[in-house]
Amino acid sequence: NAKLSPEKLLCQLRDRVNVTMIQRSDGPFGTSEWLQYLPGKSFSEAVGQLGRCAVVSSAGSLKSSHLGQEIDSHDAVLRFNGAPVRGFQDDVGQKTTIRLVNSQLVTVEEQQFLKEPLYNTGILIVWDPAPYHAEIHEWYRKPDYNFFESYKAYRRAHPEQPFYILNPKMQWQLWDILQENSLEHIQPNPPSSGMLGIVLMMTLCDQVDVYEFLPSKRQTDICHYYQKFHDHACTMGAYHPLLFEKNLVKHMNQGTDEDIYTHGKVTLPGFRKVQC
Ligand code: NCC
Repeated sequence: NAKLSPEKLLCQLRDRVNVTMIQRSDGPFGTSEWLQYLPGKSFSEAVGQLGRCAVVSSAGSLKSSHLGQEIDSHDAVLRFNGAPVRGFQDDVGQKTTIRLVNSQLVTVEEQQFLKEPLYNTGILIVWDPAPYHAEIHEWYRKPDYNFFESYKAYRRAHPEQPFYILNPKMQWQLWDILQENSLEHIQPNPPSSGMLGIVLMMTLCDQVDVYEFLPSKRQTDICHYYQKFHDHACTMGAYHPLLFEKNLVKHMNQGTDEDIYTHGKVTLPGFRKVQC
């Protein structure tokens, strides 16, 4: 149902979605107080250029997938929110290079976030749903979850760990492309952490293998591979336009349908490899 060819779509994503982290030069973050909290190194200095990358969704269908070794064979691995590796290595691997968390987790589950060792590995990035195409100032005054104090508390406890705030502009740049390539009206809510993470990795890596974002033959109503909770909406979406995200990713897949069916695996090119 997408309107653009896969090649044109990749170019649109590359050219219109600006993946950056909040820096000192971003208005309200220019204070001497924020100077103590934002990481000294820029995000690109901290990660560098990456080759083969894996994005691991948190879907229940990862259970019994035995994809761990394959996932760990990548140069970098992105995980989401509270998705654990301990006890699940065989299915999801153990490497965590980047962890993308939403502001709800950082705020509502602050105590776990500050305590759980799971968050201490790799580079952390937090994102927050911003008003549609809002300026940084407007978003700073009314974030969806006011995670700024928790962010500072985490930075005080773990000053050596790189921890960035995703510039909220990208979520709506990406949403616009999702809407333009869908025949239906999509809900005006930002893309899921999964979709944001996929595009983030496309900016950093030569190749991005995404696991169980498009469900395999193991598709299940079990929400997460690490919990017993059942909810169809986890895979199909409710708040996030997850179904539209998945259609878009399917459209750009450079791997085979067989790989989706057996491994829940989609292969996307990094933006550096895209010619427009
Ligand atoms: O569940 P969540 O997502 O942490 O999952 C991370 C990403 O994996 C993909 N996914 C997940 C489950 C599934 N069955 N199929 C999938 O494709 C999605 O791309 C998803 O984004 C989020 O996007 O941040 C989300 O976060 C949770 C929750 O806030 C965190 O896990 C922290 O506890 C949200 N759940 C609730 O608010 C109850 C979820 O809606 C979105």
